[in-house]
Amino acid sequence: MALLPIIHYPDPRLYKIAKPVSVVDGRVKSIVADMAQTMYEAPGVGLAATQVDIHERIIVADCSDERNQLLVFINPEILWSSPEKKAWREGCLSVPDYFDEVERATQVRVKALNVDGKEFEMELDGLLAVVLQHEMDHLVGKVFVEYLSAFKRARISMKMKKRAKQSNKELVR
Ligand code: GNR
Ligand code: NI
Repeated sequence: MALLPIIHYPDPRLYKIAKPVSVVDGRVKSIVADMAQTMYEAPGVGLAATQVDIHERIIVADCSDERNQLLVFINPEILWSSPEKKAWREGCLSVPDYFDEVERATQVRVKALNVDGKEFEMELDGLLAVVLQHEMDHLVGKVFVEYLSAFKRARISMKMKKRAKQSNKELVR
């Protein structure tokens, strides 16, 4: 297992479109294990492969309090989204220290492959529904700040540039 570096907004690699996984083999299982470790260590409740510069349709998530209910979604497809929506305060490991409200469907039904390559369907609600929609956006190159105003996005980009500069300084020191 390995911790993977997480790409920060507005890195252009976050805009890449992930390709479907053709076979869930040892290579994919090892990516899943590394992504899970990276998510738990961050800590985050979800992680899309795009965020660790792997452009394949792989998501890990765990919204449990005990952090012991790992969910793996390979080649996820949303089969149904509830017409009811709700605004949640979202954060993103690719946009550290920034939180803002985004409207999402309150419930979704998803189809995906698990880590054994077996197809499953699941109905999600609450935070897990929000996280899955947030992660599926990452796989098509979309970061949650894209839902905010251009004004807010410009401020976030500025903040992130300052932050990158600061951590660069700390690296050379
Ligand atoms: O850790 C995360 N928390 C979170 C909170 C509200 C809505 C979405 C998320 S996902 C985020 C981890 C992440 O960046 N996944 O892409
Ligand atoms: Ni994110």
